[in-house]
Amino acid sequence: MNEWHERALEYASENLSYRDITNKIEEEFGLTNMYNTVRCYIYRHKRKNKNQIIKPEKVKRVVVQNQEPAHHESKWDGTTVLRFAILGDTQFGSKYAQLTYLHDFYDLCVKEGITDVYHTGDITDGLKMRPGHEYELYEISADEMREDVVKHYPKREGITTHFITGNHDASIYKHVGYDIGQAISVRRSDLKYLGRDCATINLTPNCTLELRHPWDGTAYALSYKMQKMIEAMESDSKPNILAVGHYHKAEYLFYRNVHALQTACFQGQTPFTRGKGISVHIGGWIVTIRVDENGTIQGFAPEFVPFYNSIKDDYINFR
Ligand SMILES: [Mn+2]
Repeated sequence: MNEWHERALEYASENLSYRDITNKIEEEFGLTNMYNTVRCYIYRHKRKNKNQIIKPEKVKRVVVQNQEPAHHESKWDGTTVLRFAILGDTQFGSKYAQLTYLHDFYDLCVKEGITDVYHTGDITDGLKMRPGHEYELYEISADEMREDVVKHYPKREGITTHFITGNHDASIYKHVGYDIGQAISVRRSDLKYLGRDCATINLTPNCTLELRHPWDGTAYALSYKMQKMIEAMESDSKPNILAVGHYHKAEYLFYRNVHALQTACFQGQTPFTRGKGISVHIGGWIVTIRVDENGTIQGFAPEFVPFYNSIKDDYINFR
């Protein structure tokens, strides 16, 4: 059974149309022209099982996905202006990673006096994401990827990077049970690991920052996923600031009193995104917030720092 077979049956059990199922499968597994293959597979499966779709066990694929956020406290000294940087999807190990721009961004952070950078996951490109993924990598084992991050992730005096891991990082965990986030932070004291998929940080007693790395496919409209995500939040557990990686897009949205950012990425177009017609935004954010004496946000100023043209084979500059 291929990995997508199981997922296709799962969607079929939700009574989705063949077209919808195909779209989802193509998006999640990076496949194309699957309509007939998917339809035939489900049809045959239905016939074999006398029109009864048996729901496959879901345990396998939710094993590391979107856990409860881990909570972290950050010391607030009562200052009313807070500045920090947010970025994500650095995809170390990928031939399309934009390490030069990542270093440029950290240089800017130094110049701007930033001490804390928050990373929304996919610090590495992971392993075996889909058939052929290995050809997009310059490092092909978990240990090599860890060493690469330890060696080449920007290290700047006075800057701490707080990071979660994403679906690409988790592919390593899924395949070999190796938590690369943990392994990286052991070797680099300036890279603080906050957990898998999501984490919340109290920047002040009344200002929470939530870092999230969703696992689903991208949407046709830039703001769609963010709106849906914020709509799904219960009013008493919404963060004040939400930073979302994974989609490789830059966006600021203020919705239901949540200051939400999509964190863009430091990876150029890959054969996967190009084939799917997905655009990517390269860059990071510098955020300035004004809070009152209780730490409640009074003003939110996101500044996006874009990098326009991706550098071809930039990984070679770091060999
Ligand atoms: Mn990613």
